Amino acid sequence: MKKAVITGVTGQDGSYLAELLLSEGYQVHGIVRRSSTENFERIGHLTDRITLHQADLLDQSSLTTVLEEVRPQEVYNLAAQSFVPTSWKQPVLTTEFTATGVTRLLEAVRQVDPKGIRVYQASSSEMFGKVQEVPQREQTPFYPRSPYGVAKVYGHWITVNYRESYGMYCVSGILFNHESERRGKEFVTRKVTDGVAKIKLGLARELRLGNLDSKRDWGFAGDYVRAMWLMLQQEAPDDYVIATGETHSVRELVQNAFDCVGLDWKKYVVEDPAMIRPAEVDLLIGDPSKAMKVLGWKPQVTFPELVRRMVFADLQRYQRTVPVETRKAA
Ligand code: NAP
Ligand code: G4F
Repeated sequence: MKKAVITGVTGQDGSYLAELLLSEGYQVHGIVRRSSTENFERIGHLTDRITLHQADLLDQSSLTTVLEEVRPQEVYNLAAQSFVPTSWKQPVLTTEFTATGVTRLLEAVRQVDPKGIRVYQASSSEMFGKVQEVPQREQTPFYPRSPYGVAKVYGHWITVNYRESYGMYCVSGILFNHESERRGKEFVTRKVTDGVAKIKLGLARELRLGNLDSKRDWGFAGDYVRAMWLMLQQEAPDDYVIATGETHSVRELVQNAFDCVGLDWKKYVVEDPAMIRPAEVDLLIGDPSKAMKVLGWKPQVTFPELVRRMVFADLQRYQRTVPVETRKAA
């Protein structure tokens, strides 16, 4: 039975990846950081089938200890401070988690079993930032626009460097935005679908957003974790862009989401200048042709399906949890 360790198992991607690996017959180990309350909302349904270990990307020896105990064949590094606006508020911490944390994990792998453990690093389309080419592919130069993007560029290159320096099987997946009903509510897709559900049920009157003009290549997280797994099953390690090849503006996202419940978005959305970022990534659109050709990977869920699925998941959640008397349908 293959063994895998996932850092960031409590996050959106960690939960989908744990499900996928279990379905592929793996013994799954997740790394969780210590907190005063448990944060297992996304993995509650899995806790009897996965083993959790306390460790932290800030603490080198905790990582080495987990790898020595588990002796996995695969390590997926999904842990990060992943919210772009927070990276301007906490730039040093973001660097520690998202950049230096990658070196700590790679060092732990190098010390424990450099030839036997394969490593996946969660790189990001944020590295393309002020894009130098459209669409973005593996060879497109990076131009990050936030402390988060800069930290991810470091994580990307240190992963390539350990591959080239030590002959380790380390890969970086350059993943474009991927979403789901498990997405954190601070990210724009979930903020919109949650907002639409609340407005529809009379629990909110408006939805305050920032830049409606920026464009993203949005896919479904469940499709993207399969690409992570496929990258570690190849004969040779390599880096891949994972994207749908389509781009949509935040405005289109908003319109699609309000259309799902038959409401006119213009009546509810307020553009709030306070939410404009110090430096914006205006346009992301990926070219996934290498992943399609080499990995045989293809996204299954389309943009309208993704938005619909998220809107209805949020509606159902409020319908389940908020008493009818409290709601005043829009
Ligand atoms: P997420 O939902 O924000 O999850 C992040 C995970 O990292 C959480 O489990 C979090 O634990 C953990 N974590 C944070 N700091 C840690 C530390 N110091 N030690 C141990 N664990 C720590 O992110 P996601 O959307 O699943 O994304 C997964 C990875 O892919 C991230 O690296 C992200 O930057 C990258 N990425 C995401 C996208 C996307 O569109 N989703 C695209 C490209 C790349 P807590 O639960 O304790 O906070
Ligand atoms: O949903 P977002 O916060 O995602 P962003 O910044 O693209 O980053 C996400 O995707 C990256 C991959 O490219 C990941 F690496 C990263 O970890 C994260 O998962 O914002 C998307 C766009 C931005 O242009 C933002 O300015 O939506 C715009 N936006 C407009 N109003 C908003 C809002 N974003 C948020 N979060 N909240 C708003 O109210």
